[in-house]
Amino acid sequence: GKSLFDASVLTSDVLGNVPEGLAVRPLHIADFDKGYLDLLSQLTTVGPVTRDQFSERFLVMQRTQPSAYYVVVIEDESSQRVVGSATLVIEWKFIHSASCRGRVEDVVIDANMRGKKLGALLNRVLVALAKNIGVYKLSLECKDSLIPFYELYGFKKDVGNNFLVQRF
Ligand code: 16G
Repeated sequence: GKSLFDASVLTSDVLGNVPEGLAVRPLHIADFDKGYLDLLSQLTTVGPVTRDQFSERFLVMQRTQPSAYYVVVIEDESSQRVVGSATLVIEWKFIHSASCRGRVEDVVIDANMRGKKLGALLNRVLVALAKNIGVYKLSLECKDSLIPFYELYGFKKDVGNNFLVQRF
């Protein structure tokens, strides 16, 4: 199949209430033609990623075992465009009894679809999925202005534990 991960992990419990006309599903290799990269470019720089580069990266993510990349997208069924996306990355560990850590990455909702609580929907889905997988912690990075939003889904600042970065 050309789904990034097994869609059966998106049980009705994980999905919750999905509004009429929208589909919440794993990223599909054909989403290159449904505006997936345009959507991501509303979050940060994507650059000129060709179809071949997209497919190659998709396949790398797809073959991780156990799965490490859960890119969950929202498709608007009328326009057949991808209008939302959020990624749960699983980092498999030796620590915590060979547990795993989850990271919420690349959360983006199309500008025309904002204010419909789709970001909330994706957050609930990823948190439920992460719990089912069994992560011992789940983290994300965000702008100051988005802290109150993410607090709604159980995240809080990890006081005394800083996020450091170097960029290349
Ligand atoms: C935000 C995103 C992160 C994304 C980064 C891209 C969330 C919760 N956080 O921090 O996942 O990768 O922006 O920005 O979606 P950058 O291009 O400056 O790294």
